[in-house]
Amino acid sequence: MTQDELKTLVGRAALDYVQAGSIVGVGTGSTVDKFIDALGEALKTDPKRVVGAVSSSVRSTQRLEALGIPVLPAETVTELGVYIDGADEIDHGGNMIKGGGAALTREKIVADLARQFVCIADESKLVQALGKFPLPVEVIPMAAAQVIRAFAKLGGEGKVREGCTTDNGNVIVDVTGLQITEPARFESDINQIPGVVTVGVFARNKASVCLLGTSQGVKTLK
Ligand code: ABF
Repeated sequence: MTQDELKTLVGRAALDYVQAGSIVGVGTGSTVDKFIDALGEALKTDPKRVVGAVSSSVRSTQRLEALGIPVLPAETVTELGVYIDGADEIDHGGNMIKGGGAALTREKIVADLARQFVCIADESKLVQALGKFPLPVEVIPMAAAQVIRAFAKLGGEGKVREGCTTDNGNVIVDVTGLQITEPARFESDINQIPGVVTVGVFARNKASVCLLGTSQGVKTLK
């Protein structure tokens, strides 16, 4: 199966975790796009399959609204049953690297609202240890050079992502050369660097379930 077919498989499988008539938390990326497509198909036969969504990006908001799904501001919701999102890397403990789509800040915010975080990914995203994928970090523009210097002290090489401004008006610094052996501690440490808005390590609030698309079907990692 192609990667696109695997993404479709897990996008559809994620529907099983969405309670009928609920407000669903929606992440960002091409795999999440497949989930949104599946939601759209479900709504054709069951208009109340969901009553709304809280979105993590302009990209996902546009796709949801195009299907007629009301998108609610995060500040109007106190809790969600489930948050569905992709990842750039996920390890066997559910820790993730996210942010390849530059939506990591709002993804972390919406994920924080949800009781359950369901990660949907094709099998290429499953890794033994995080860090091969360049680590995205959302940074206040004035602090970019300082943050790059701070990562250099940790053995990382940071580069500002060309032509990218996040939905929040910030820049993304992508960092290579890191060994992330303790994801939760690393996430907390990087959060302390002045100018860092969000680091693309999702370990303090990691996926409770990962639906992995494989050529043998969907594997559920808990
Ligand atoms: C999103 O999922 C981003 O954080 C991450 O970069 C992306 C993975 O994208 P894709 O599903 O297109 O591989 O949550």
